[in-house]
Amino acid sequence: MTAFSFDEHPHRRYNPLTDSWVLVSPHRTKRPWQGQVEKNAADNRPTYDPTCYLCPTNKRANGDTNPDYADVYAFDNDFAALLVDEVAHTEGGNVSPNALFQVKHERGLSRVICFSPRHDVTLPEMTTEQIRKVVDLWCAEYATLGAKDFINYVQIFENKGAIMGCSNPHPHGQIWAQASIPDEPFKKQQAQIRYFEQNGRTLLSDYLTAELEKEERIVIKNEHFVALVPFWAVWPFEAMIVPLRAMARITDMTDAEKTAYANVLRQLTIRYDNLFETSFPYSAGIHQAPTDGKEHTAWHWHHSFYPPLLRSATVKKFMVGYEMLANPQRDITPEQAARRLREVTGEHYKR
Ligand code: H2U
Repeated sequence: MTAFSFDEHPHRRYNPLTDSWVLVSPHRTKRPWQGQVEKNAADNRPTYDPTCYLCPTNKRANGDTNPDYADVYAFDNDFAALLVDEVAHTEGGNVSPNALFQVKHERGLSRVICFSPRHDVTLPEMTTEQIRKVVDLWCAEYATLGAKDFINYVQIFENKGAIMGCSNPHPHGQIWAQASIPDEPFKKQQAQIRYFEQNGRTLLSDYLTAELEKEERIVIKNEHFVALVPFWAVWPFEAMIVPLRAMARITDMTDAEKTAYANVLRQLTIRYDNLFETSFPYSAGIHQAPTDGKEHTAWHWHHSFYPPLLRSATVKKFMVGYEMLANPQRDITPEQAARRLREVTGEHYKR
């Protein structure tokens, strides 16, 4: 019998953060592709677009006018998915007591975060100092939203690129803050609590120690942060930015850590853009401790990136068939993906 090889043989990998599995089929990378090819989005935007609802001084859909902001700007989403209004409901928040038709009213609010007044840039084309302002705004929003008594969880995220459903190329992200803890962070919370209770250290501290020893999945690192392709990555070039120091929330960062985080964000997204010389699309977001007033020592916050591109600027990975019905599957291994991201230059291709 042939000996097992990570690069040749189909295998399953376990994600200890979400208690789930991914099927890895490395032998399949040779398969020809005659399926859908996405259009490479045009990338020649002006610095200011008079029709953009996020550019400074422009009117938004609800009639409000954006200020002439100089760096970052946050406002309440005019089409918010969550509303602050209180609604009368039964004890425990259940609107319907029927176990098979459960309904819970959800209070919350949604914010839009502009990363830059310039219409023509994205995070990798901004300086570390400029990205640091985004980091500071995320921290301020997390603190302000989290301080509200009806907000127990704050989800910071970014959809980048039309392929990810992003409605406007102006650099921006969103924040949805709500009363409940949504499923993904809740799963991660349960796993981290279990691990911390058994080991007295955060799951990601031990994971980072092992990854830094092996090095094969590390993309970049600096004094305070590591960006790596996780062992259990589902998307072809999925990555995770993790602080070396175990911290429950982004507001726990020191000044130096905030700058180091901005720096690693810049470096990772530059490598993403350089991979296929395109503005690399993704959905990314920060998973961190709930804002329910508890300490959450088991939480180790991190920033996850889920990019859909697979083999070029125009061929993406589809999460269909087996992925929808069984569990996620990938062809290129996380180690191969990390190596490719390491090998591209750290200087943005447009420079
Ligand atoms: P996305 O590109 O990720 O969809 O985020 C843009 C958000 O901006 C989206 O949620 C909001 C949309 O509701 N928006 C406004 O708040 N005001 C506007 O004038 C247009 C879009």
